[in-house]
Amino acid sequence: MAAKPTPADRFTFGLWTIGWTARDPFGEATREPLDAVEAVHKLAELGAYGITFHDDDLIPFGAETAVRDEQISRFKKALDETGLKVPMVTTNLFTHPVFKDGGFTSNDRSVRRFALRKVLRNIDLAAELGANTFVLWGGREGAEYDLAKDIRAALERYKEGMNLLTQYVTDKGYDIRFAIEPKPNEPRGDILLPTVGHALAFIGELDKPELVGLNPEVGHEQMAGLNFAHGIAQALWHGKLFHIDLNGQRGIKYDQDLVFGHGDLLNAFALVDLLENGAPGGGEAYSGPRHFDYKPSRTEDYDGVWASAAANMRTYLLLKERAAAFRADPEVQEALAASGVAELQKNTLDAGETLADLLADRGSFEEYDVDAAARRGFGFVRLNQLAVEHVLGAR
Ligand code: GLT
Ligand code: MN
Ligand code: MN
Repeated sequence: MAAKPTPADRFTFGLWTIGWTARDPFGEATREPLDAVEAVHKLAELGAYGITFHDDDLIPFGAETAVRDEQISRFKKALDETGLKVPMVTTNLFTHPVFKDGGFTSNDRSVRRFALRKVLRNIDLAAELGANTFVLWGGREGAEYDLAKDIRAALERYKEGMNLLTQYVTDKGYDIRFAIEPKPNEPRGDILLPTVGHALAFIGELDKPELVGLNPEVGHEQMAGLNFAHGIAQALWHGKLFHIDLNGQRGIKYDQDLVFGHGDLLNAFALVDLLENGAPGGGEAYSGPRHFDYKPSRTEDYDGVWASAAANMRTYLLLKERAAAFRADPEVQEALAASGVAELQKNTLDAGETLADLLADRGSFEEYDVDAAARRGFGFVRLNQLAVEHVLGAR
């Protein structure tokens, strides 16, 4: 049985997750609002490491300065009392009607200027609370109608916005990096930077790409039918996994934000194995917070909310335990070797071997026994079955 979560596990939750009152496009809220101070205490009791928030989760949009200051000071007091950290902060550029056509990429220039000011103010708060990651989910940056949005101009404005933000943290001397969160659609018909791959390519065009990485979310890649563990592996390969949103999703449909592991459990197993054991040569490949961005289902009362929060952490720890058992199993090691998994780490050419040497190597082509090589079975199914049996606790 997995250990109880402790802050050393670095589990964090968005205030908007456990605080979601479960209003959806078809129905009213099913839960009363949750006070941020209570959220901090409850998460600390459950063994979490930290809490994250949007400006508007903590402070109502447009609140007077006095209300804002009071709410920040109550929140800080709760953090001090519990030791809970705020490793990440984000800005809401999607709820207020002013953002109906986006923030950084609205067709309305005055909205773009307002959006920038809203983010800059929240970056100051992030720095004050010691956060070193600032997430940007551009849920409203997109379109429903192809001819209504000049996509190249929108990308230029997105880039302009990102360049201003990286300039700001540099000028201020803040130890903050930005993490872009891709999503293919919802609430917009089509969202800009829809996948990990699109966002990675965009980051390469920025003035200070070293300050910008990704915050991929399980469900957002899976909504597009993509393999999340593959996306994370590529983000790691580029050195761009700055943060992660863990949750569950069942196939190509609306964004479900289920508990981590309640969607594609086998891909979640591969993901935990990658994060925990996937560094080249073994060891942890990702050392940032394990952040849950889920929604406690609309059917749940507050007991159900806290049970679901605990479920995220417990499932992660169970998968971590299962991944360690999988790696330690001699039969798995033998199956991995038979499948050639480690062989892929070897360079295709020998050290010092040149292209001319390859061209002169008759064994690699002219005398290569293609038929014999084609007969090789890779044993991937056996390996996968061993993984399934470890996940099921059968080994
Ligand atoms: C919103 C979205 C999430 C993002 C949040 C960060 S906002 O709840 O559905 O996926 O991570 O802005
Ligand atoms: Mn989501
Ligand atoms: Mn998210």
